[in-house]
Amino acid sequence: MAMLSVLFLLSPAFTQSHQHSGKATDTAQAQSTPAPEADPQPARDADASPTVSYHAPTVFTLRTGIATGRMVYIGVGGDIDGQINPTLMVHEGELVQINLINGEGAEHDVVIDQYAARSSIVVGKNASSTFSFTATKVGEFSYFCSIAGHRQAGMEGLIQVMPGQRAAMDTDAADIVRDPADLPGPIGQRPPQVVRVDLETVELTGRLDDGTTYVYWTFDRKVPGPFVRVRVGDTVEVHLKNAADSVMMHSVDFHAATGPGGGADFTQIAPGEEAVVTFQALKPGIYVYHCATPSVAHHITSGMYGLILVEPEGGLPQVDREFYVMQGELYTVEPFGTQGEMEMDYDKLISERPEYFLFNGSVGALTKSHPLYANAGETVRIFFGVGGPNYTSSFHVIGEIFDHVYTLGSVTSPPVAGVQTVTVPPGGATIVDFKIDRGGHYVLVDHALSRAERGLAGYLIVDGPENDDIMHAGPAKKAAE
Ligand SMILES: [Cu+2]
Repeated sequence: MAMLSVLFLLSPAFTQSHQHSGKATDTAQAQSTPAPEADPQPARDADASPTVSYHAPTVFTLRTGIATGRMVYIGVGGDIDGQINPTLMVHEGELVQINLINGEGAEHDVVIDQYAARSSIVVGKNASSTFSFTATKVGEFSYFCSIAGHRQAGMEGLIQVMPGQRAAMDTDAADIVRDPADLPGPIGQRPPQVVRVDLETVELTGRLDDGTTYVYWTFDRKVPGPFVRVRVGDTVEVHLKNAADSVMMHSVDFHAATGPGGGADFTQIAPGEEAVVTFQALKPGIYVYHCATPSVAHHITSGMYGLILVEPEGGLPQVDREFYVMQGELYTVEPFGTQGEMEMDYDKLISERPEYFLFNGSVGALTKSHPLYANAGETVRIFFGVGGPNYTSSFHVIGEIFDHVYTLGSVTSPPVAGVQTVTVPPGGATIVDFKIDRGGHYVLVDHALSRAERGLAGYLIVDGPENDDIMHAGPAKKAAE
């Protein structure tokens, strides 16, 4: 497992906040006098070169404002343009520059505790400030306004520092990875109702690995498809639309449904068509859904699977964080690791000889681009399913023990306590809960570990004290006499 451990040799956190460039200093000095009315937007493009190196800063601009009655930060320019309290995504080792513009006149600042980094206070509309720091510490951290009451009033967002350097992105290939934190929150207590679920089947060229692409077939452009969350007794009205530019017919089979094909008999649709099927969520549990258009294995391997949770009355026990991870295999003509556009190999598919094993659709999906983040002391839940189409997973988190496992995806049987590895078959799912006692890095694997060499690994990055009582290098400490 040298491959996995090498990535975790992090340098000591560099926590000094400092002014970076002449431009940054000028802007910071402008904080005492309002910036000119004309164009408060910094010359972002001049600073940020397209290829990110250690020295070219990754620049974000935040403007303070009011949205839906709350005080917020609003992203300016780039990927975060117009977003409320945008999540700032950076890579380990990058120099990060944050520009703050006062959008409405009250006093504000931006603080990131974990880096001891902060802007000066911007006073007066259009005043601005700039600060920078090096993102040496991997994890998910809050940025917020330290003026009394402002954080509580809504001025808070997240910065995600991902391990490893930023890879050269393929310009034409889409990111098809479903962020494991992308799932709806608990339903809890409410009466049964009609829940409308909209799904679109989309075929698109996606990024499989650095320099490698694959034509994925998806629900809603991501692998896995959206996490659907209902409660027992709900009526689920599924609107399935097949994108006009698709080549194939598609459909959907919900394992949470009772009836012909799990709905697939009513949803076989050609490109540009739409179908509706309605089913009762009769039994609580965590269930797979997938495309069921022949050859079904071909549609599933290409990415057409997802999970639906049917909550029991009152919901599941509360946890601090929930995640959504699914495993699948790809059968390509080209061997694992080849650059370029991969082609599906039907012979390998039907003889079950995959080249790739993947969490959430691509190599490095949960290590490089979308790791799981948590804090020490938190309880974590992973909804884990296998799309397959063929391989059973021996799901394990290196360095952790599952406190509770909802075996075979049953939420009406008591969970099993104290489990190292859980077997999840294709077309099956489970729920695992565990409390993270110690900060550090944990690794999601299928413990059939040869598959880690074909793309199957994910990181759970836990911020917090590395509690020596639980584990430390060297011999046991002597008990006090
Ligand atoms: Cu399909």
